[in-house]
Amino acid sequence: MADLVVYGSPVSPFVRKVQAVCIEKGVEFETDAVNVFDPPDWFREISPLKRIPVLRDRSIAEEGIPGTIADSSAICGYIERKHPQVPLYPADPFAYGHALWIEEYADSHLAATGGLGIFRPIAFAAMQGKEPDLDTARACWAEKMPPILAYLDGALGDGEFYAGDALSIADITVTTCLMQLSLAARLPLDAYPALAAHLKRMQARDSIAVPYAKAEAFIRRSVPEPHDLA
Ligand SMILES: N[C@@H](CCC(=O)N[C@@H](CS)C(=O)NCC(=O)O)C(=O)O
Repeated sequence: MADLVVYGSPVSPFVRKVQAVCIEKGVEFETDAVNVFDPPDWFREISPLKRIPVLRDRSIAEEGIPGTIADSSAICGYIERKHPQVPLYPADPFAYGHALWIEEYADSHLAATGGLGIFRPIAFAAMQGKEPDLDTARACWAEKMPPILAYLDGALGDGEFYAGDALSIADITVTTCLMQLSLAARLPLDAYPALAAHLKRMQARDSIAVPYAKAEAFIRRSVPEPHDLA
């Protein structure tokens, strides 16, 4: 039995972020499915904001609030300290701060804008048997996403990674949040070549591809193929 249990679903980009960190580090973990929209009482107790993911470290405590951490950023920081091998946070102080900033930008701004504007209007509608709201998704893609994508493209510059010269939490978070949108829609990134190349490199990693394949298998039941937003 693994010490680490991730409560949630790979359909969440924040759950996939935690899974990616574990996979990159070679840390054993289990994922326990929780329907966050109708969670059991025990989950409400450990997730005060009623959100996924929540991590349990069974080596700390096997039930109740002790041994649990809510919020993907807190969880990934914990896993980094507990399993420092394959570091995913730069050692250099400025690169470390920059990695945290890019993680936050993706977790909050990219995820909220694309989640509310593209993923939800398409995927949530389809899961409820409704027509996807493509007008909302197209307006978001045309008006709200360009500055975000341009920022993420520019932040890479000529570099392979967002912070320092190695994979970090920043690369993982940008990718899981961006790929959330590709569950619902095609994302032509021709105007953002550095970001497009980064995404392609990241998609080749098991840490990104394996959890995403599970999310995709679930979503394709209601959204058979990604929509065109052009
Ligand atoms: N800042 C949180 C965000 C988590 C989050 O928003 N999770 C979504 C799923 S993608 C959720 O649980 N939503 C349920 C709700 O808001 O009711 C993190 O990084 O873990």
